[in-house]
Amino acid sequence: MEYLYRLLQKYVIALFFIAALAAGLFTSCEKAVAAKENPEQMRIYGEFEAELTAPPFVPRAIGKRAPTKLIVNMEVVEKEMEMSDGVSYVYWTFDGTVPGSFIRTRVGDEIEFHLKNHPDSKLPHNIDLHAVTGPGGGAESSFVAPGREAVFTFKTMNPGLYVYHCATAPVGMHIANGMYGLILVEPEGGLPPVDKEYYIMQGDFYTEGKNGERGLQAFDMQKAIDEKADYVVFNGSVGALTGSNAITAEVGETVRLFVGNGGPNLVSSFHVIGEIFDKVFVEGGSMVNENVQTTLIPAGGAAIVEFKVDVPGDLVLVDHSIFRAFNKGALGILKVEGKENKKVFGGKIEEKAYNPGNAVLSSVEVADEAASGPSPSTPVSSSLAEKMERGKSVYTQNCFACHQATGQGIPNAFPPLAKSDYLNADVHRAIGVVKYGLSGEITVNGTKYNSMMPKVAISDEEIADVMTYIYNNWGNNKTEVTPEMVKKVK
Ligand code: HEC
Ligand SMILES: [Cu+2]
Repeated sequence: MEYLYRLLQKYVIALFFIAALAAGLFTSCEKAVAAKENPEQMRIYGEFEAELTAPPFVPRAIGKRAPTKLIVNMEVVEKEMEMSDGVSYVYWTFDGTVPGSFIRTRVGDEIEFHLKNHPDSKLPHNIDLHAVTGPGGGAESSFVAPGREAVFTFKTMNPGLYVYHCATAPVGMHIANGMYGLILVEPEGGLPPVDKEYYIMQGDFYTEGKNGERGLQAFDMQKAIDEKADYVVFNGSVGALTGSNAITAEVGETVRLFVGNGGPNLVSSFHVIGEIFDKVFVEGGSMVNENVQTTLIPAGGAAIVEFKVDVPGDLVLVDHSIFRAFNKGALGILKVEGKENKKVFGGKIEEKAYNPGNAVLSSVEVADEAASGPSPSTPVSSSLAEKMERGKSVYTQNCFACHQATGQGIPNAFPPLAKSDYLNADVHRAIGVVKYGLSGEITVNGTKYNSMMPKVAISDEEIADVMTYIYNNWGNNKTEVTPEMVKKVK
């Protein structure tokens, strides 16, 4: 009897145990499901210091890592840096760069944010992260005087690409001076892997002197209020993404750009000349649009764009409000190297004169070197007047668009041919420029040009004619250029 009783007791205990186990299992299962939906419920595992990077680079991808406690250490630094050639500006920065360091997190992370303000700063600052769910995006909690450190915490609740910025009064001025950056909150499981990732942020600047005026330039509050930007740039300055600062990729790679807009005023019509975005995470959120030419990035907003690069060449990143790109600085280069793919892009296969009047047409195959021989329509020698006549028409068809009708050129873009010291100093060098094209820095009449003149596809006779025309016009030294001289220039 007692034995039976004991057995029953054991049985009941075991039953209880199993029930408890099942219940526990059930609730933890439920919790995991709930956590997927609700980052607030996500457990965090361990802690470490966030890797932060200066633009145009981004930290390592999150991949499959679990939510963690992430320590972010950021320092506000006020410092003078170059805005453009010969132009400097006192920027206010997060971590000494514009935009500030890139922060990479995942949904469910608990962020412990340490905002330090360098002792040499003149002003207090703070940070409003658009990724924060809470008052001011953390602005009040992070307000910090020079030589102090403020610490606050928050949980990343929504995946996406978010802007952060200073929100200390006058807010517009702090942003206008460069106080913004991006924080990425990756979704569960991370973003799909790609070959190259870069960090780009547009901003507009307001200086007392106008665009290009040299020296240290002060912030101009009235221009900022009137929204009359002197500079509109990517990554804080003119040329931050061109020349040796260009970003790079190889043919066949997939490129992901994290693009933000700090403003303070202007929205960006972000476009890459020579590419189509395969994917755009619209406004940095979860909606993906495909096959997009230009995406609008609001001030205080962001977008993720992705595309595969199929052919080599320089892709040009611009704000397609195009005067901003070519006159105010909103221009960057993505240099793509690798094998040509003529199926995707055939390139120029021919160029010929187009003359709807009764003039004789001459055809020049670009790839055909034999084209430099005398063309049957032009006599080898002729009077100066005839040369001038023909030279003028060659000029109008081939040079006019850049060097302009009276050879005056265009400031900052195309050098003058009128009274050009470069031209008049050395005829053989000048012939070489027209025959082979020119790139790199040259000085014409005291002004530097660092651009590219394409090789113009015209015959040696036509080069002789157009050079004679230029030399005998617009205050130049009246050299007569012969086809023989052109032939000799190698
Ligand atoms: C697409 C624009 C473009 C076209 C078309 C063009 N050029 Fe140029 N040219 C330039 C640029 C840009 C430079 C300066 C290159 C540099 O900075 O390295 C230049 C430089 C020159 C120079 C030397 C600098 C100077 O000002 O004396 C000469 C000479 C010249 N070009 C002649 C011509 C002639 C002749 C033609 C027509 C047959 C022509 N160019 C067509 C853009 C152009
Ligand atoms: Cu500030």
